[in-house]
Amino acid sequence: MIKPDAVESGHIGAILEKITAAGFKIVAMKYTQLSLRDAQAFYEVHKERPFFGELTSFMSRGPIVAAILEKDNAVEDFRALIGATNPADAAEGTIRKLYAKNVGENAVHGSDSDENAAIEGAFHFSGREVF
Ligand code: FUP
Repeated sequence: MIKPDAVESGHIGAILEKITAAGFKIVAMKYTQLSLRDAQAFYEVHKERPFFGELTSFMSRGPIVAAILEKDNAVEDFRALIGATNPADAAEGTIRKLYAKNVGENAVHGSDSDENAAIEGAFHFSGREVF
């Protein structure tokens, strides 16, 4: 996902350019907005964390871009491309270093495993929307 902060700041195009330039194929993509309930369901693993309320209200405050990306070693390579969760710790040139505001509003989300990528892809897309 390209998160609401990066959409609001006008960075959709630049972020997609970095993603495709890094060799990812976009197999599904949509411009959409999560409801608060959607965001609570998506981030359910974090529901006991102190930042859950802030995270879910942020993620539902405006539109996002959701996408499914395909590449060999996609999970690891995408996490390298986006950088550390906190942009203050993210490597130079990473998407979060370039575009994230802080640990909460950090521009992009990437799945942390192939298993979660399948779950998160199915959260956003039906089979007819994946190419
Ligand atoms: P990541 O996998 O890098 O997206 O990071 P996490 O799964 O650990 O966290 C998911 C989201 O929770 C982050 F993108 C932003 C939010 N978060 C905070 O707001 N504060 C924190 O201390 C950690 C995470």
